[in-house]
Amino acid sequence: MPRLVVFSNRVPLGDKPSGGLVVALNDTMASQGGLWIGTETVKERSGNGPDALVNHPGATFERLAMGLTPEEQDGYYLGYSNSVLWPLFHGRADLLSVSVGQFTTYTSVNRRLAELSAPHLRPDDTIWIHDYHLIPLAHELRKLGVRNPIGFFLHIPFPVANGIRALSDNAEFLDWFSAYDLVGLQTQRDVANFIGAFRTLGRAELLSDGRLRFNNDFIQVASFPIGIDATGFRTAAEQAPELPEITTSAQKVMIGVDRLDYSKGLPHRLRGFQAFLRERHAEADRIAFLQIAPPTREDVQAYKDIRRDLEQLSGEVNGEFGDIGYMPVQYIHRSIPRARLAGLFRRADIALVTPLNDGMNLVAKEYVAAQDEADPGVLILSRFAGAAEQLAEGALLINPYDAASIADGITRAVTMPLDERRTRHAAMWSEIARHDNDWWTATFLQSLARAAASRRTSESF
Ligand code: GDG
Repeated sequence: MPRLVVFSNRVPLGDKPSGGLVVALNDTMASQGGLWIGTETVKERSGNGPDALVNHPGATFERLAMGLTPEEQDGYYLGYSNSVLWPLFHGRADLLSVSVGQFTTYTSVNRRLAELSAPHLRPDDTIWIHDYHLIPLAHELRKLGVRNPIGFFLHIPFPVANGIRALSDNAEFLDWFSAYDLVGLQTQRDVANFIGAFRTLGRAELLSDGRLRFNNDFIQVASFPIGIDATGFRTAAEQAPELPEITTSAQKVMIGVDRLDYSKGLPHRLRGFQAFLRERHAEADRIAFLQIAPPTREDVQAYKDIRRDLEQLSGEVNGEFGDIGYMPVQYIHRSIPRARLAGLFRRADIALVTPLNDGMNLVAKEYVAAQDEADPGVLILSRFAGAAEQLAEGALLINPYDAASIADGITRAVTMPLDERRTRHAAMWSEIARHDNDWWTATFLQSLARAAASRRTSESF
């Protein structure tokens, strides 16, 4: 089997990953082995100098990291990746914060990563590049003569054509994708956006075999919904350590777990809960909402703003409905260990997963996997989470922009009879168990091998 070489912005070095990409790829690499290359921040470039990748032994796969200077971290990571591409891809052009030099740093970091990595590649490696930080990487590797199969997977939504128009350098942006043998996206929605954007902005032509003809090249694009280690997570939930009392026995527990990111719709979620409490005041103390929201990208202004909004709102809801011995919202702004998280999911009667826009959302899948199938909880899910394409049969789909829709979802969840909960859970579990993380990896890599082989054949004519 060819060796798998994965690239992503970050290589997991700690033991508490709380970002979807690292969680998912960690499972893949632990089972497949291979080489994982990424970046890490350094105060100053280490003794190795700018010309070396630093080896991090101690995992079942090989890990190499390129050091980023504070300026590179600013321009490439906080800047172009997370203040331009992230908001745009999530449909939030209003949050765009463009500064001079970001784009240049973004491309130069990608170029340097390609230059440092190329000597570590072997001719039979399969290369799999992940996410919006590294879109130009294949283009840079190709310039250095790398001819291996290279696939790309985007973990976040692909924007509509107008989103890309808000990028000042959009011509180059489309070109970057033609260096890949295969572009993988999370959902059909994203594939439709991708094709639409290339047709509108790049005059691409959609061929009958599904490929796009773009300039003199072909782009193969398809959806590969990311999965979780379903049985592993279920076992972790069953064996989770003892939990402290969250509530009194009369209460139901509702849980939310999200990086504190504006795409996750946390203030809208609290407004929805508030609307529920206002409507059903008499039973208000029967439900406790536990929101775990670990910090993320705290140096970006939009993230400081969302934190302030959320803290203000939870105070407001607790002030309105709290009582001695009852706090409706328990908000925790810290990352908690994964085993404990699994146990909390299992304990919770309802999960509230209400992003305004989300590539997939692994929390929705983890919650389902963690349930006791004899007495499962209810998943309330935003129609804008990628996971909604797979879980529509079992989840209660809501509109996160509408507080009444969220409140209605909570009411239905609280009153749902056991047999309906079981039927809905069974439909979701069978989808999640079948399309798990191993399925995702295998399907993507098989498609990549096929796409690369057919590209070589057409090139040789
Ligand atoms: C991106 C896309 C896509 C969260 N808090 C804690 C914690 N987590 C874990 C969750 C889950 C992961 O982090 C978050 O994954 P999501 O998928 O929900 O969201 P993003 O981080 O935005 O991920 C997303 C994903 O990539 C994969 O393609 O689904 O759409 O945005 O696994 O459980 N883990 C621990 N403590 C926490 O406090 N241990």
